[in-house]
Amino acid sequence: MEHLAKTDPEIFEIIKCEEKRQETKLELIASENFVSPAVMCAQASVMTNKYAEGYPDNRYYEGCKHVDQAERLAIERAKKLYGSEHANVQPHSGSQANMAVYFSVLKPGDTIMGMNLSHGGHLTHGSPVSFSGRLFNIVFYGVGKETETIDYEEVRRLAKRHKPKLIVAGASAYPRTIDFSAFSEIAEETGAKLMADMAHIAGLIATGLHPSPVPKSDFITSTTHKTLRGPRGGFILTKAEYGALLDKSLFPGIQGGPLMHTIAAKAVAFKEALSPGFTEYQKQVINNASRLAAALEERGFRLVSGGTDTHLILVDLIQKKITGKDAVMALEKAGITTNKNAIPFDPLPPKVTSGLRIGTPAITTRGMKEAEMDLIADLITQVLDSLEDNKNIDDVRKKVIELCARFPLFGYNLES
Ligand code: DSN
Repeated sequence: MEHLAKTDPEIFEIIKCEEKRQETKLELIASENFVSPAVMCAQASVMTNKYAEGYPDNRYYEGCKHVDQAERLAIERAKKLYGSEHANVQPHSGSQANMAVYFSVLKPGDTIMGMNLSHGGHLTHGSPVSFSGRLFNIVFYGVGKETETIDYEEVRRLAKRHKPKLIVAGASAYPRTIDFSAFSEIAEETGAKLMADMAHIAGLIATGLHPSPVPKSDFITSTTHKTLRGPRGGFILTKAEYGALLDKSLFPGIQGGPLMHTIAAKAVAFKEALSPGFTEYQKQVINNASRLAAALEERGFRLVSGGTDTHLILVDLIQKKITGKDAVMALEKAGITTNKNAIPFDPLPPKVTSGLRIGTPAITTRGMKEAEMDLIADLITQVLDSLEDNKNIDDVRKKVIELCARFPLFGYNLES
């Protein structure tokens, strides 16, 4: 960083400010995490200089001996971590991982069944504003109004009626265990292929704390940077029989040169995920989410589906008579970073929403445990009970700084 400080002080200063933001605020965005110094080191390495279109031992450029070694290690570690027959570690993102699967087995106009974004799904599972909704015919399933959990009988009925070529199982704002076996049975009964998008829960699945979709899905897509705690990127697992088709769909189908520095960092993250300490970390992520959920309920908040089985909590703010938008803005001022989120059957539009999504992966990486979850529930309540009281928000901000100082990330001087 010293070199950057001299050559580009503007960017250096911006990076330092971001470092301080991460150090001094409570990161409760469910899809974020803090990577290890080893992951950062690989990501910031000379691997970024290399063009390597193609796959190990089959590249369009010379000089790929070492990037081949890194990519092979990433592939082998991903396969071992999830017990998969084939892995592709090149997707730049989760969206591109999903696109590669769609393009490998579907033609434009084919029918996909995915979870409604407003019930916890993802843009790339068929939203009309995403390529997925523009290129394919989409049938949405969602959660039941009473249970607020996936209605598998409804999924079955819809699949029988619409005969999708592909069913997508996975979500970005769903706090409960996903029954991948039920999805697999429905796909088999209706002749659909099954794609599981495990991006949010990849770390839980890697450690056996959430049932794995791997044995029963045709394709499994993921990001590497959420609960899995790797660099920002994606990967895909599949059965050996689809390997060549999938690889071709990603490159040259939709991507060019792979990001070899990120692939090296993915290899490091997969190794970390194979270590026993990672299981302890994931257990604490779940314990923290469960404790935070209970503490919020005790303080009068209604949680969608009544709680959580995972790293994620979806708070319904309707009874509190506040919007998701107002809630996140006040929390952010107090140093608590979250995102507004639609709740199932939300009466408000997506830019306002009635929900607040919270997750524990990042604060757990900092070392926080159950006692801190009670304190965080107090801080959230203090802000949301008096949204417009700036003195109150300043008071919470001070408490957040004190809490963060007890769990240092980068050893930043919090007073400066
Ligand atoms: N943006 C991610 C999330 O926050 O869940 C999904 O891609």
